[in-house]
Amino acid sequence: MEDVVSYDLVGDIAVITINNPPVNAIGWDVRSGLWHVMDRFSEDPRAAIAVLVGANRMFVGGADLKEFGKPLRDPTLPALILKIEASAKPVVAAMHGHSLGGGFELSLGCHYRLATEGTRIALPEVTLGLLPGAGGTQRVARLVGITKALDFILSGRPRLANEALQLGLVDRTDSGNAREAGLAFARELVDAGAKPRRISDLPSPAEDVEALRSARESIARTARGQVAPLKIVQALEATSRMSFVDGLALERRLFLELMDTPQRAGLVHAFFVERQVSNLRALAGVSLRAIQSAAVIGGGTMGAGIATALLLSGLHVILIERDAESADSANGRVARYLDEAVKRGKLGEPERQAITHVRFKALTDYSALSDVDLAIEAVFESLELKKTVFRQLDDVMRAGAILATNTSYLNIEEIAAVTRRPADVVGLHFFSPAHVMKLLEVVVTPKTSPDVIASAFGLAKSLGKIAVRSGVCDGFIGNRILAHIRGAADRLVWAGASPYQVDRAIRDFGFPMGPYAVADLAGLDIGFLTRQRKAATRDPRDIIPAWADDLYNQGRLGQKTGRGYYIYAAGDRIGQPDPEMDERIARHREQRGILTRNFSDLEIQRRYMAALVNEAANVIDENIAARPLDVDAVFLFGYGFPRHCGGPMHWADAQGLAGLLDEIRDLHREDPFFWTPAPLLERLVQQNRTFASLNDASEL
Ligand code: 3H9
Repeated sequence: MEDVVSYDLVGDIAVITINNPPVNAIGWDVRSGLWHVMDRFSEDPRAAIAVLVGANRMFVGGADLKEFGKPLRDPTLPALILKIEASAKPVVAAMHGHSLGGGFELSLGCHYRLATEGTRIALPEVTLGLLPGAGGTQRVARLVGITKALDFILSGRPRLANEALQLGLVDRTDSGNAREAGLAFARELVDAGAKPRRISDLPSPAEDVEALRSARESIARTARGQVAPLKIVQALEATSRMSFVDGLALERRLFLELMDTPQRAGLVHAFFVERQVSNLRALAGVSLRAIQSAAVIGGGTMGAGIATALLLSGLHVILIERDAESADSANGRVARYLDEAVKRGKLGEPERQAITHVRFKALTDYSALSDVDLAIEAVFESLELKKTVFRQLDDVMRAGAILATNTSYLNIEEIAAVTRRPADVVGLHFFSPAHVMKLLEVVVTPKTSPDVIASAFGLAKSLGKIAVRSGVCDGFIGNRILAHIRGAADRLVWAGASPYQVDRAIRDFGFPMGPYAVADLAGLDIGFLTRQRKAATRDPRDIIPAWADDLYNQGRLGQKTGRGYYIYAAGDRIGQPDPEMDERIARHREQRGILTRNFSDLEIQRRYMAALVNEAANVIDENIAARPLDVDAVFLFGYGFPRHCGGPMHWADAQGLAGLLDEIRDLHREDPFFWTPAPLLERLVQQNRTFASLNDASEL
């Protein structure tokens, strides 16, 4: 306890320091430590005032998320904050770095608040499926009024110290060090004879019916199905209708209700997945190869997006195209993406100029690459073409440079084999648009050297992307599973569902788009070419979506041609259903003599998810994904999986694996070819284990 909370005297000022690395999270030991130290402060005749600070990088990153879901232990945070607020001598919070969630709530119990410049202040509980549960709703509304409180708490967005000052969340900002600034503030307060000043004594805020109504409306539009935002509105509404004490009790009740929801469990899981996914034990201590310059081969949508991502991270980039005209177009594409980045405030105009004049070139000659540290190939998906590119890279690039391919499904081992340095070859599978999407699959062959893998993860971090390790197979983790769930969707359509119903059900589950709208977005030529590629090796029992071949043959390639599964008005990215689609599909069903039936939306969702979980279990069993959390990360950050469900493997655990396996076994009886229960799923059910148990056991 002494370790995590310390008490020092500087003259008549007590300095209370929270020292609980890495983020000074308020777990039980910090709460107990603060409780005892507050007793010591109140009994210490030498101390006239206390300054509360955080050691190291920040004030406090919030309540300890690792305690969530475990039994509550006294003292609770609300009780501790009430104790601080009740102190007969003033307490000053001096914040720096981050002051988040329970950390900022702690400061709201203090009588004066100071933040050093650059401090990020937020109540981000909503992003974890919670509401601020230690007085945050009641105190913020009293401090800044209902409208501002709604915006601050519903968005969870951090405010920099200066903005927090303008909002009235802190009393002053300071450009110096938090402890020193806190001491100076405390000195002033003592000299001025300042007394404790309690937010709980402030009058209730005026009721703002209109702001509450509009918040509820906006939640219905943008946070459909999420439970925390509405409870936040309810807790804020109470501030003008109830006493502080009753409001606090209501807030606590709502907080504990939310703590028990699957959404809270899913969102906290997603938080940890985001951090653990790049944490590979096998790479601990492996040194990285320096990457300061990069080449991108191919300047189509993907290549230009990758070049933009690399440029935005500060690298020097050479883009290679096959001729001057293509190099020109690629240059134009990158310029457009950079303009967008300037518009979005992601890039300053001087930096933009530096990129154009110094850091970026679009060329046609591979010999320019003799000094670059990394090359990423992003040419058309043809094995032969990629092999040709890799032979040329192998000829010109320096020893120790990294050779990467952005292929989405081709065998990287075969590509690496044409070089004299397969250990330097890795897959870097970006998702389109590459300068926007968070996910990066780092595809490793058995020969890829550990420092190349570690460097790929390092690169991802500097690009602001979430890297997931994947082994080699057709489609890697994401696209392999996607192809399988698309197969499940097609089987539903063969059996009687319409593509529009499937899309609606999948959207209602929480994905941003259904599989057929996604197909339209990607281009129906992609699916067609994949079917062609696989035709020779396709099992005769497999069935393909024959109607999709019709669409392709009629030149309906999706959004880019204005028609695909949906019909798109000019410039519109949301399509309208085609009234002739049912008939088109019905013809194929008749030809095959298929009897149709109706499916409920829930049935569609269950099948889709059963297919996802079953194939993901195979992907894990084959060590394509090392851990279930890697699959969760791929779907959360690359495929729009609803974050509040935590990722597909977390979702499966929450549903219960035994029930899911039963469903898959039933489907197996109907269609033994497509629905084979994954051996890993069977083993887990037999051993009464969860996917989560494999995350911890993994050797990676
Ligand atoms: C809350 O406060 C509820 C209250 O209203 C009511 C209570 C009654 N707990 O992100 P990083 C770990 S809800 C435990 O890489 P950064 C993290 O997993 C909470 N652990 O660092 C990682 O571990 P590892 C509201 C935590 O510098 C390590 O710390 N608070 C917590 O990039 C470093 O994390 C939030 O939602 C935690 N609260 O960013 C804020 N936070 O090294 C959540 C982090 O083993 N935290 N860890 O992988 C953050 O947003 C960022 O971590 C922060 C630092 C901005 C603080």
